[in-house]
Amino acid sequence: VILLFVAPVLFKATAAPVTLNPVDCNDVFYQNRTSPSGVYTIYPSDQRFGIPVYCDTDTEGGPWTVILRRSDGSENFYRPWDQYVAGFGDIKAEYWLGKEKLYLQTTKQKLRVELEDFEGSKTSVIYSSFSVGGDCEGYRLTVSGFINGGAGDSLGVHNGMKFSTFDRDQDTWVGNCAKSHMGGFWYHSCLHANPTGVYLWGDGATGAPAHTGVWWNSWRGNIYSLKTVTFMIHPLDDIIT
Ligand SMILES: [Ca+2]
Repeated sequence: VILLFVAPVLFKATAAPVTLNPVDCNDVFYQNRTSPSGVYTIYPSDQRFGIPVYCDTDTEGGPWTVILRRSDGSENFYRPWDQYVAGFGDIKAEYWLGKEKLYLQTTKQKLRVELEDFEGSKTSVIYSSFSVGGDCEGYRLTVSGFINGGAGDSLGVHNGMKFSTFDRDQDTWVGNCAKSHMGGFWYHSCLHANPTGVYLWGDGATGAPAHTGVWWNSWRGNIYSLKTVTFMIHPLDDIIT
C-alpha cells in the first residue's frame, strides 16, 4: 500500500523539470515562451497553493493575467463581499479573480481594459499603474497613467476608492452604490464604469433598472450594456524582451 502512494511521487519528482511557481502569467510565459492563451495555475505572492487563471499571451503588450471577464452573461456578479474577496466564476468564461489575489500581486502592474459591443466594435484603454490595497484599507484602488486606446477614461475617477458590495458600503455616496447598480466595484458616488453590472445584452428593452448594465461611460455611455469586458494586468517592469 505504501509503495502505491510513494512510487508516483518519486516518479514525478525525478521526471518533472525544476521550475519556480509562477506568480502571474508573465512568469508562465517566461518559463515557456510558446505558452498559448489559456488556463494556467499561478501562485500570487508565492502562495503555497496555486489558483487557476486565464493567461492571454496573444494581446499586444502581454502576456496578460485576466482579473475580470464578462462575455456571455453566464455568471451572476451581484454577490456579497466575501465572494469578491475570494473570487468566483468560470476561468474559461466569466470570472472575477478576487481582491485578495489582486492585493497579493506585489510587483507594480499596468491594467488593460478591453471592450466589445454587440455590433462587433472593439476598443481598449491602458492604465500604466494599477494596484489594489489589502483588507485593512478596504481593498482601495490605485490607478493612474491613462493611455487612450479609444475607450476613453472611465476608471481614473475611481482612483483612491475603496471596494463596495451590497453588504459592505464603502462608497462616498449617502446611498448604496452596489445596490443601485447591482455589482461590486470601487464606487465613488457612484460610478463612470460598471464592469460588474448585470449582463443586459446591449440596448434592448430589458426593463432592468437604469444604469445597472455592463457599461463604460466614455465609450458607449451608461445605458448600453457591452458584450465583452476584460480587465487584465501585466508587470510594469517587464523582464521579458
Ligand atoms: Ca454609501
